[in-house]
Amino acid sequence: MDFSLTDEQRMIQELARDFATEVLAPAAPIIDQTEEYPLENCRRMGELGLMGIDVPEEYGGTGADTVSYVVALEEVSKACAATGTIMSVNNSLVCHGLVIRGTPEQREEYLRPAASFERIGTFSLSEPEAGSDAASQRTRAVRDGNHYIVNGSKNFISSGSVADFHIVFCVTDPDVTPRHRGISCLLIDADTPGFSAGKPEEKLGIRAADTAALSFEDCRIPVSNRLGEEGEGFVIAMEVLDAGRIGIASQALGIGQAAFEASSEYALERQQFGKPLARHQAIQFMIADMATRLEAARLLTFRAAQMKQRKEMYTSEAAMAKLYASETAMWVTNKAIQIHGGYGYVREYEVERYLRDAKITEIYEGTSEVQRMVIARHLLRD
Ligand code: COS
Repeated sequence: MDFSLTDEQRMIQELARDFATEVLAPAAPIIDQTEEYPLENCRRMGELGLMGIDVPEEYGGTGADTVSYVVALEEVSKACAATGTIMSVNNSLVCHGLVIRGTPEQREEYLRPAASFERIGTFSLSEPEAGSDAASQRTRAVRDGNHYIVNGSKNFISSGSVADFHIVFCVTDPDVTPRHRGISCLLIDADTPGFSAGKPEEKLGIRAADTAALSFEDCRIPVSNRLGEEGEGFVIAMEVLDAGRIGIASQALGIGQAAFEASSEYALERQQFGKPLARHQAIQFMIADMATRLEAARLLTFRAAQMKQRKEMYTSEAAMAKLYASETAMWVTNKAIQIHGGYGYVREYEVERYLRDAKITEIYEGTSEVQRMVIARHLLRD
């Protein structure tokens, strides 16, 4: 496998790195405290083509490949993980589903403005009672002529309170077996009567990335707003999450890389026992292990991205990348605090934020336990 970057991939990486260093990095510690959604920066990222990187140009995207997306998202997340969440959700969970399943009209109305971040979308799957067990959906859509009447609620929805539209998974047939075949996917505008979004959650990390609960009360949704066929919703959610997991792996990589670079710099500067920390073998071993694990995570992520680009099945590879990269991000950020000692535990240094931001990558878009289920089922299938 060739993991060297093409000229185009390197160009997109540099574009993302420049914007991340100049604009996102200075804002990151501030919005971590204020919890302010970085709308203006995300709109600028939309103008730069970073919000629909592997969306074909004919649908308003940048038309680059998935490896370009991965390297750009790592750069953004290295500077600001909260912005990385918004970028990942937009590229993978919102745009990808519309690319693979949208009708020409849906692509015009939803995908084109989402790819430039003029309209913000969400991926609304999780419910109070449907987390890892995504098939146990309760939000109900009942057919009424050319409409569905939607009732129910969603929670932990990224960009939930700021979005213009929502990709919502609902039960259209509660009696079918297996139950996942009764789930369908609807595009619901935020200005639909009966729709409301809750207050943003107060979170441990990625604090500026809006996360909210959604409520649907007798929302009338045209049948033409259904993504895919009736009963295909669960499979669409799984296909979209495969792409999403590559995004979260890249985000985890960015957070880990930031912690690694901060630790290397600190180890070279900080003197103890008459020499820099970097000359102590205990610290050298930590730095070596951090770099090795990050590189392994990067290669897994690149492999999954290349397979997606080649249109091969990549479910298990995306799960491996997300599992390994997120656990690496937690491990690396924890070691980064250890290397910084007391300074790592206070807000003056950014490593404490990296650890708080890293934790979510082991949870959303499928917990580490779900990734292990996906990988094991793939390996042990008949
Ligand atoms: N791509 C396409 N189809 C897929 C698929 C994938 N990656 N994964 C599963 N499917 C299909 C299966 O082929 C099966 O289809 P049919 O039986 O109709 O032919 C169907 O989906 C059901 O699959 P399965 O039996 O594996 O579903 P489970 O209910 O056991 O759920 C897990 C499997 C746990 C993997 C799934 O519920 C999951 O990913 N949960 C985590 C959800 C998540 O990530 N939530 C975060 C939301 S965004 S923050």
